[in-house]
Amino acid sequence: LLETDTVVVGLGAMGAQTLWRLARQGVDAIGIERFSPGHDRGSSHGESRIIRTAYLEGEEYVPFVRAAWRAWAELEEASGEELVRRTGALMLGAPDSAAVTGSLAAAERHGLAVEHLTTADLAARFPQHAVRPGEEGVFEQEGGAVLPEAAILAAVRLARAAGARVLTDTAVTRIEPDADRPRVHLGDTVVRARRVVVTVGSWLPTLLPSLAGLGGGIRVERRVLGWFRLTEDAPPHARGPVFARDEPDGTLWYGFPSLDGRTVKIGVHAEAPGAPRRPGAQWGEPVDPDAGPRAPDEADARRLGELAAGLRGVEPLPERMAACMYTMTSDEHFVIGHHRDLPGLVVAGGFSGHGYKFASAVGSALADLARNGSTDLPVTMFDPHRWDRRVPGRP
Ligand code: PYC
Repeated sequence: LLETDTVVVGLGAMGAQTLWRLARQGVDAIGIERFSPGHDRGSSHGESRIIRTAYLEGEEYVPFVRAAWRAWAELEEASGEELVRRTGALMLGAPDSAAVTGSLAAAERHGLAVEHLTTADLAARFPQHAVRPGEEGVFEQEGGAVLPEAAILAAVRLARAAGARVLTDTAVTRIEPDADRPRVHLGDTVVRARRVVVTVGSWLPTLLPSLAGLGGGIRVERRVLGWFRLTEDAPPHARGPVFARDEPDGTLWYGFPSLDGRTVKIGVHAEAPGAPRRPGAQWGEPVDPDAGPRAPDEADARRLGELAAGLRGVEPLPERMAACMYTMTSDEHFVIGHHRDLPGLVVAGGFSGHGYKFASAVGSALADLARNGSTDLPVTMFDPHRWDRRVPGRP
């Protein structure tokens, strides 16, 4: 039997940041990771994640993104590492696309500095994008790429240095809620704590089955990323912004400037809603997290290649690919907080493919919730009980 103040189960994007925040506040904490921190078997690998501020998924996110920027800067300062590449962010799409209208609405509501660009502006300023007639863009300087594996490793290293204990290659078999002393089972070993923070990504429905049906169900899905080599005559991809592109058929894909000087990475966030499944369109494919997502194949390469044709100066097929998991909620907003069926636990999950950028602030919020039961960070919109209050037939 091990005893501690707080256990953090899962040291991926969110858990690593939580453990660091707890340890640096002097809390006796144990972090438990099923593999090794920075691994590629969950949702926190792939070398880069977009951070942007004029948040097209909802202007309500803007204060939380700002908190995340501040918290990333604190991690950079504490670690002495550059963990965010400040490249700017460019959202592209038709004038009525969510990418354009959502970003503009968030910017207007929060007074953010963005530039609304015409097709001609885009062609002149961002020649790496083969824009189609009528396509517009919203550019903001306050955007960039977070380096996910590096950020996890930095947080775990700092957490250890501040006194946290870290158990790696250790699978949690069961979590027993209890308002007083919840327990985490590691096979025959039990860890008892005052609080348990659960940040297990795609293992959330397996490890806490009472949450599997939350809001109509949490779905674990496969996504594929591809790295495309730059051609000799490529326009200056290395200096470009991170981007997301809303296609007329509803496909939303995204990518990064070349962070290694050789390749650009792209991925699909969402396939066209309701579109007939096309070969290679495996993105919503359900995944058992223990088995992991199917390895990328030729159909994936072809589908990514179709999208990469929207970029100038890249090879037609990826030189390498990786598969990862999204954990989707029914409204595609996160779950952060306490749940009445799980006393003694603080839960974060269902990041629905757009959570990594917030990991620094999620870590702060979870550390607050574990220590004090509340946080000043703006996480009430992620309340696990929000669906209980909704009127049927209304969003
Ligand atoms: O959050 O910006 C984002 C994003 C793009 C693709 C997946 N997530």
